[in-house]
Amino acid sequence: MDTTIILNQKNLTQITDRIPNLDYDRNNIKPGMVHIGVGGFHRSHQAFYTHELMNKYNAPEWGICGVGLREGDRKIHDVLKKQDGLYTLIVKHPDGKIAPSIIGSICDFLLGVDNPMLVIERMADPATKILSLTITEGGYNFKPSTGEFDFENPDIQHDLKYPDNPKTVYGYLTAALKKRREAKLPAFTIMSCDNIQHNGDMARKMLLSFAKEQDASLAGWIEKEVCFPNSMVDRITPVTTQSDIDYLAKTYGIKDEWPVTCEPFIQWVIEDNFSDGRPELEKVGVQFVPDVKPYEKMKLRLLNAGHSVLGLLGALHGHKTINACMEDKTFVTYLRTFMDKEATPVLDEVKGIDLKDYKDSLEARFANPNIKDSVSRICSESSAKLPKFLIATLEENLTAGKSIEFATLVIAAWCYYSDKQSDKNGQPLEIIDAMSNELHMAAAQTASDPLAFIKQESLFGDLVKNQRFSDLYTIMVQKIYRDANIKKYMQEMI
Ligand code: CS2
Repeated sequence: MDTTIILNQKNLTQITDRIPNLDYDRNNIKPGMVHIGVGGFHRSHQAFYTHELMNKYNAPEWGICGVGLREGDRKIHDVLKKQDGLYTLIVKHPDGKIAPSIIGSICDFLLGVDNPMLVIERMADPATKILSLTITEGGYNFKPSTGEFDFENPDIQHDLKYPDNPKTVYGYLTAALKKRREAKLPAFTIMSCDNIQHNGDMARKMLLSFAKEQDASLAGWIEKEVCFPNSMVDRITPVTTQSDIDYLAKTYGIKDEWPVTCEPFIQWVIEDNFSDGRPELEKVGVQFVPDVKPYEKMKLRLLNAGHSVLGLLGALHGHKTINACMEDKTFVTYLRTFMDKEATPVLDEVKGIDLKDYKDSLEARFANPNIKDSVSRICSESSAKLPKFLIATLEENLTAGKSIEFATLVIAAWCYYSDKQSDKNGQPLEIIDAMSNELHMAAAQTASDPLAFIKQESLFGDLVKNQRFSDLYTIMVQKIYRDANIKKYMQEMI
């Protein structure tokens, strides 16, 4: 392309000739939703669905105001501000087809670290009907082993002391809800879009724990007035790379500083439980159901756990991406056997879904050669993910006297990874995890105490006391420490 066009509102008409574009007037959009955590997933999922609704139906009152609470959110804030909230979503199909489009549903962006009051006022504005969250599994501030709110977090202590100058999501939510209550406005819905089982119930429990400590009467109001729908969200969204940015510039002549790439598959199943109205997302394929729990469990225990199985074992073997794992027969068989033998037996029946078809479709999605989802993304924050995705399955199988070996090998591999921080060939592997120090320190004691890693109570509770698990774990961890040839041990099991 001879000329490069910078992606922004002013240039939209010119861009239309190059990339499929919006069919609605962005000047009329009002932010009916405030979203905390504008990462790639929010932009490939909720913001995409909302954009589709705006494009095909008239829904200007459901624009999204993005919010970042931390300094780390400054980059996305700055990029989206420069681009007037616009970005490119690049859908990568398994057959090589690449379909970019411009997404326009994000109409504003506020950064809490710069001006907390502005964020609180926006949340408390009568136009805001929904407060949505993708704050990651680790962002809910619960202790993994007990599920209770972690009051020891210094930022939480800060927010209890300084309610008008909060740092955490809970400080912001209570400050905004307090304003709404005083102004006699209806409460907004708190819509969690994170990969946590019963994500709405979890958000509710955590917020109420915090609010009770801060202002008991406000907590009572929240309990009565705020709805917290549970939901299952799904779309594989790898980390954006420089080559995605270059691709847009080279092929389409569009300068977008932070596009998002994703797979074609998308799903959102959510409970129809809203405090102050909702967008008619069913028109664009979102499923509203009375009880989302069986869907959540199926997705977390098959897709997310399946990812962790491939990610941790793959990293140790030296595979760089999830699709590289799926090109390796041993990994494919191991994954399927884990899903069939350990994950499926503890799932509930999901109406209208054939689990065999679901697992087949997961294999096809993981194998998409164009997605190139890095194992490092999957392994990141394992301490927040594995208790929900994998250890929960292991515990249920222990209680039922069923197979635990496929999950146990993954935990032993996680220990080796955390200790050595390298793969079987000595290539470095980084631990990207809020608990990286703790993980490393516990794992590093394995040589003298093989059970050291699983003694971490905040992750494993008292699982170490279970003889069957700790015996099996000891055998597996010792094997991996003798010779990190993980594929050999996987082959022995399948
Ligand atoms: C992944 C998820 O973070 C992970 O480990 O399993 O991000 C996964 O790609 C999404 O939940 C897909 O919907």
